[in-house]
Amino acid sequence: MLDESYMRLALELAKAQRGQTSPNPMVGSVVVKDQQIVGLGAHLRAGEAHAEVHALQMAGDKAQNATIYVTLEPCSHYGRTPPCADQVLEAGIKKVVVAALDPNPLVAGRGIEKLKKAGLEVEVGLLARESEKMNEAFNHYIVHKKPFVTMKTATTLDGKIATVTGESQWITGEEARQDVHLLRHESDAILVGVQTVIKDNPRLTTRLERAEGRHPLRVVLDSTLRIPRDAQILDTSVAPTWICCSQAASREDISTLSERGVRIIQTEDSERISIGNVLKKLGEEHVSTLLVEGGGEINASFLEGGHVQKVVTYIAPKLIGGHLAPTAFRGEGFSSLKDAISLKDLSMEQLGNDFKVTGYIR
Ligand code: AOF
Ligand code: ZN
Repeated sequence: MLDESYMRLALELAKAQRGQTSPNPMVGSVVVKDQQIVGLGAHLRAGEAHAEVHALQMAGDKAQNATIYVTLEPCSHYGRTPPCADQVLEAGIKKVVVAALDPNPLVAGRGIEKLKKAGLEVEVGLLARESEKMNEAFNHYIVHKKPFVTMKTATTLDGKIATVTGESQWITGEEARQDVHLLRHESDAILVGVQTVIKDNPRLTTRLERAEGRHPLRVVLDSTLRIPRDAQILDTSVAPTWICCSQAASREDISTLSERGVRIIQTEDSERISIGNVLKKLGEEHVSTLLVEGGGEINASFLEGGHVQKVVTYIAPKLIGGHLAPTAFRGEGFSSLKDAISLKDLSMEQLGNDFKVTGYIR
């Protein structure tokens, strides 16, 4: 029982860093000697010390024969920092309690092995699910080298994302919209199609009421670079903007937009950009989490291609109808119910008058 409460504390320390460790995972650690906490630590940001290092430093000599609790397997590799497993050994720790294994192919069990070989008592699996859930994005990114994709939509009860005339501001209420800003704050990048830029002229920045938010990198899919030149998103003084185009874009458009401070990413596709190519490029640029806030066509490209991991849908208690009023998932659609995309691990919460439904693609 005590074990669990120390691990919970380590998880809390880790979670407090949500939104600032990318592309690294959130990790927390607690050092306990004779039932007293002698060290605490969390990984604050990529490139800086790992959680165990902070906790061991605080513990100092008291780490001798102590127990260390870590939410993620101590690393065994030289990355931006030296291996934590070595530092745990050097500090004279007697027992190591780990929540989850590190799926990073450079670690993947080797940290645990190293500690066991050196004769330490090692326990793995305490609150593993909590730790895995906390790092769901990292766990995907580090294995696939592509960002973990969350598709966010806001719909009416009849599944519409806008009225027949294209009006969409606002379908959901204030609480739900604040929650979206929290999603943005936690994402490395946010993606829309050029159609959304033309229709809504969004800024796609983070506007949190209670705290300072982090602006994600903004990515626009625009095969032929037809983005309106007065679009708000082209103002890169607030946050960077990348536009993905295909070989169908003209050299002239590429250079005029580049001159305005926008980064142009040209894929090898001849006409339409393939989502797989975009994700590969973003992964290479260390984008580990991507929030897709596209319209129905962008959503369809992502869903039909199997590129979405998580779906967040805000549902407003409104009915607007209309044959031509757009829905959240357009494209060709599936003609048979057996092909429908089904979600697992569902959860639901009420935000003001709206509901937020979260699920994962099977
Ligand atoms: C730990 N404790 O607190 C973290 C770990 O480039 P580096 O040196 O920061 O290494 C990054 C990798 O280390 C990351 O991909 C993940 O496998 C692991 N993160 N490990 O023991 C920590 N943040
Ligand atoms: Zn480490």
